[in-house]
Amino acid sequence: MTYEYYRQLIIEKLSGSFAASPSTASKEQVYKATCLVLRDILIAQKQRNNMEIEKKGLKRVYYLCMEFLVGRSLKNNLFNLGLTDDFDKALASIGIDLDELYDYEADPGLGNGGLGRLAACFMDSLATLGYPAMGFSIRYDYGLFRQKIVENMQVELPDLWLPSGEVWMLPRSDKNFKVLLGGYVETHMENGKLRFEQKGAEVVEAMPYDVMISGADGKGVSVLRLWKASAYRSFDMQKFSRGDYFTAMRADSEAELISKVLYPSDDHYEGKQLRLSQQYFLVSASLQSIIKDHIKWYGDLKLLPQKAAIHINDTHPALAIPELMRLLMDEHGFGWDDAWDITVNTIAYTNHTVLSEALEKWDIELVQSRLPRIYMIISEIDRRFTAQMNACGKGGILPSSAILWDRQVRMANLSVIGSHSINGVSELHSNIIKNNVFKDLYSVFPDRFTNVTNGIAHRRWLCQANPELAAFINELIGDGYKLDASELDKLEKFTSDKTALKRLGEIKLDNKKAFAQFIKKETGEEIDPYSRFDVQIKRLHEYKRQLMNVLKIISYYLELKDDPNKSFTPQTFIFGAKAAGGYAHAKRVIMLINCLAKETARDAAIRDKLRVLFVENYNVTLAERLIPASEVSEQISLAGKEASGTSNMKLMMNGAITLGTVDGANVEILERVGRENMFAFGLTASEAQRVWNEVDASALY
Ligand code: 26W
Repeated sequence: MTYEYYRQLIIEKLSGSFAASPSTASKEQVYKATCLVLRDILIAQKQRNNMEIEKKGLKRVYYLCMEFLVGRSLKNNLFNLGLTDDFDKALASIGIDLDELYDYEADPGLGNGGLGRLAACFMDSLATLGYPAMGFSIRYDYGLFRQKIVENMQVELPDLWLPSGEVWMLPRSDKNFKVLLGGYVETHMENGKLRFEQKGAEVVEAMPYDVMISGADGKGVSVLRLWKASAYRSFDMQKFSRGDYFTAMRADSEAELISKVLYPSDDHYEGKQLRLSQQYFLVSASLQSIIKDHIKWYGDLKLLPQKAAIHINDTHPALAIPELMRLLMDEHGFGWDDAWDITVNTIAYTNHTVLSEALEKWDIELVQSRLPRIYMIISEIDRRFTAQMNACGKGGILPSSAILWDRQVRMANLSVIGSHSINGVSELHSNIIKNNVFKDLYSVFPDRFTNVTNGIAHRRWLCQANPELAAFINELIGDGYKLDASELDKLEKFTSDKTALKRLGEIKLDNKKAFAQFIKKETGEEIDPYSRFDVQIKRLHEYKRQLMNVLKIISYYLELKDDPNKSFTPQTFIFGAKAAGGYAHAKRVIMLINCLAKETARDAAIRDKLRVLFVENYNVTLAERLIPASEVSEQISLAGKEASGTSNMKLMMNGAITLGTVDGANVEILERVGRENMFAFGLTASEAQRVWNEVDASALY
């Protein structure tokens, strides 16, 4: 196809969707028309792939996750489809600069951090590798808050992503489902079988919106299905006509609340009813959709484990286990044992955190009142597990391993007991969950536990984010690494090639200059591209130890104050971090960093040598700008606490050396890159654990 072809498509979209022509259309309309053209191309490709998948009867991957941090899509889709140049020309021919259009797209913040970004990278990877994959999540009206710094402090503003993000979504009004919340369970006998029926429940309608996620070369396409909630048969016209407007609207707004906003916390569960409703809403709608499709294709639900892998990303969608049991038993007539076999063999669970305050536990009363039938099933799973443990003399493990304990439902234990595969996200983390978090359950199910170290979509984080470096790598080793990252090993033969190293230095400097320019344009602040860029970008959390980094910078500051002529490598310390709204300590650290930033900018004796910059509203788009410009990557979590980390991989791949503790995937990175590229320091995870134990023991006296 030539660029004229795409130009024609864009013009037709402008006319068909906006009654506009290139001369009358606003830039925003051109942005939307361009996205719609790409969306059509991806849908057509997906339809072709579907025929192939059905013909071959391939097993499908379903990825359930409360968060998908996909980042902007226009640039990514053009790149993956290999259409950047054609669209650049097509748009130029109607007087539009493609680079300018990119900024019309908001960065959809449908996630908090690592977990959500990992989910998005998986969709790209699965599409590239030709796996038929579908992600399921919630179409939050508002994603993670937009962060503004006012008087050095974080202020949270609503994230308005829909006006520009909605173009990517295809509403599937023919594929909606009902989800029941609350009410009570009635039992009766029917044809000699006990039947369960949930009565008096609030009925929420789940309406799917599909987003196509392209893989490399545009051959594979994954689908991200986002559910929007509304009240089923929402509007009571009779009540409305009687003038009772408030009651008529209330059901609507209560149901809509479910997909209103993403919970902005990634450090502790809050036990809130709305969050539980969100989780069940996601799980129930997704499983109904999976089952309906499976029956359409294969007829027989016994084949589910062969044809579907349902993945629960952390415990947030763990209600998938009792919900699949409910659907199999109550709606499809299976007995307990068969339903349990199908469920366990279909579901797999990834653990992403060992922080005890993040391990979800729901009050039994809440689960019972909100999800009465699900609660019955959970207690039966627990009863059978308990009986089994007692029968084989392992009753002693129940305090740590039972699902129901202390009037709470422990979601992590439910996830382990109801899945055939459980993994951590780095070797160290997978060992910690085996030997610590799930020690007792591991003794019961040793074969279920495995490790899957996280990864990143290097096409986004290297090829797109750092085009100059990617072009140079192409020159050195060809472009095979785009599909197979292990080909990057071929670069090893250039480690002492002076010309190549010089060129790498130039590229880094170009990227630093571009970032400094961007900062100047956005904030008016000037940073020196010739100083060393030392970067810590991640959620603000005590275990990630931004405060320790700040204390180091303060000590440099004091040294320079004492001796302004001290020989010192000029450094710019760059932070990007959002803190959960209620996390007071984390917010104070943000304030400290911003105060320090002001101080280092103000003090003429210091600022040429030492600067601190806090970038507001850190998100995927900002990461794409900053990572290529980074030289030192701060990965300094308390050993044993960071499950994997993924910015460590992105920064290393863009040529930053790591300053890090022996934690998460740093361990495996260190093995690959050697000590010359990573300065590792601090206690190991087991040493840190020993210190904790000593502290705990001494606290007894
Ligand atoms: C219930 C509140 C809540 C919300 C989110 C608790 C925990 C979470 C996530 C599981 C936290 C998270 O994002 N974990 C991160 O997952 C990344 C992807 O595996 C890892 O790289 C990070 O190390 C881990 O902190």
